[in-house]
Amino acid sequence: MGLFVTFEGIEGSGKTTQIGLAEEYLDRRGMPCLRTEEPGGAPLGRRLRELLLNRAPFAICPEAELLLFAAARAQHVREAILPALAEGKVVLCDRFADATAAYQGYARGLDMKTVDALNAFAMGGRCPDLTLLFDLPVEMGLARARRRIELLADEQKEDRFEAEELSFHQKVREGYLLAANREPKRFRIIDATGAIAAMRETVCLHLDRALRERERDR
Ligand code: Z5A
Repeated sequence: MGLFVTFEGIEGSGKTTQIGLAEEYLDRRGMPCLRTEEPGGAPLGRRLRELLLNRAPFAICPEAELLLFAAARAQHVREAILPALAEGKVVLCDRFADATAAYQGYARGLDMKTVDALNAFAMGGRCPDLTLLFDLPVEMGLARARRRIELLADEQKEDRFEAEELSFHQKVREGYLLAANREPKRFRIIDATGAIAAMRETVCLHLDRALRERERDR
């Protein structure tokens, strides 16, 4: 049956750092887990990631962007996520369908019914059991992300979204918070302004609780 946990948040919110710590925590507890990411996580997604995240000398309109994220997800779910869940693993996924709703739906302004329908189609009926939303002011997240990007070589930068206006990232944050309000049972909002160690404690508490609930429901 497995447990499907997604990590979401604006850029620089610390979700990638926390997913690594969560993976270590589960490993130490002897829990089989799959750490994965979107876009990526399967060969098709890794190719699409290059197109979607690097600044490119061609245009990608919002509609095409939505379809490319959906295509990457459809393959990722069927090739990696569903098989891992069927093996009883804990799947830790860095971004998933909520990112599409926040970025392409809420921030780019695409029709939300279309976004929801495509998300449902790509997900093949499997929603996350738990979504950890790392929330912090946009200025703080972007400053962290920029510091990280500056240390990378040009070909590793993946900064097409980072180049968007501050107001775009503000909308992404609002979109995430609205989604969390709509589905309070699935989402847990984590204050991402805190120290890495304090955030890790909170993440582990939420994971422990979700694992206990999974055992109880078996
Ligand atoms: N996207 C989309 O539009 N639609 C979709 O459907 C999907 C994605 C799936 C790539 O995402 C882009 O794809 C994303 C949305 C879009 N673009 N944006 N924006 P990604 O997840 O691969 O990339 P990212 O969001 O840009 O990740 P990031 O910048 O690496 O941020 P992060 O993972 O949240 O943070 P981090 O890497 O853990 O930390 C960033 C830096 O801050 C790093 O130097 C850390 O050491 C530091 N850090 C971390 N935690 C702390 C704390 N607590 N205090 C101080 N410093 C910290």
